[in-house]
Amino acid sequence: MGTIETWVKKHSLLYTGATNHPFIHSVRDGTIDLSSFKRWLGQDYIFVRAFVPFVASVLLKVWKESDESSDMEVILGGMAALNDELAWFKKEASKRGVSLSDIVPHKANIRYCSFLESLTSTEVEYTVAVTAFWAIEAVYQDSFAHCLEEDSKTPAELKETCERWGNEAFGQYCRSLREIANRSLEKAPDGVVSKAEIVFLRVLEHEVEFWNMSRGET
Ligand code: HMH
Repeated sequence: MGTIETWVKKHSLLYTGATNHPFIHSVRDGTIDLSSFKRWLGQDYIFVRAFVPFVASVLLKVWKESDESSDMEVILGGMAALNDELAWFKKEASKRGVSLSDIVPHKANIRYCSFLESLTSTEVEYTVAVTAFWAIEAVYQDSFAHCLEEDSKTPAELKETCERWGNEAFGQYCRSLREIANRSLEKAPDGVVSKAEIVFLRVLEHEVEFWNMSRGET
């Protein structure tokens, strides 16, 4: 078992809080209201726009700090997928009558985006940044995969959204990121491993806040 799996177990309460949030339950059982979904959609578009430069910073770190050449390909693939993702947000928003240019970022979103920006610093080690990258993607993969389970009652019009992150290929990509993070953590000094664990926990907290915000609770 890798370091990441150990942390997921150790912090299972928080991890489950982020991946089995009431927002996701409401998608899964079909009780979600359209206004929550639209709020999530607009805010997540803003988040993904901030996520792109974060991933670019991980790409720079992989080039400078990683000794594993295949790492770059996985991260570059993730970056390319974000291009598609932004196009998807635009299509989905126009379909639902959400005007993306008018979205005002919510406080929880601003805090999460600032946190992402802080991780782009050259002072932040590759190991720490790639752990955060894995965690951000894994929360969405685990969350939306729940909405595709056999006994789920996810409304037909939300299936496509759930499949974006819940699909098997995205699951495989998250496992690749986890392997990369695990390998990097294994070689890292204790101080860096501790920093990575803290950053992992911060990601989970921000994800919970993001779901809360999407429910209109904050
Ligand atoms: C808030 N976390 C949030 N938005 C996303 N799109 C992802 C993770 C995964 O890319």
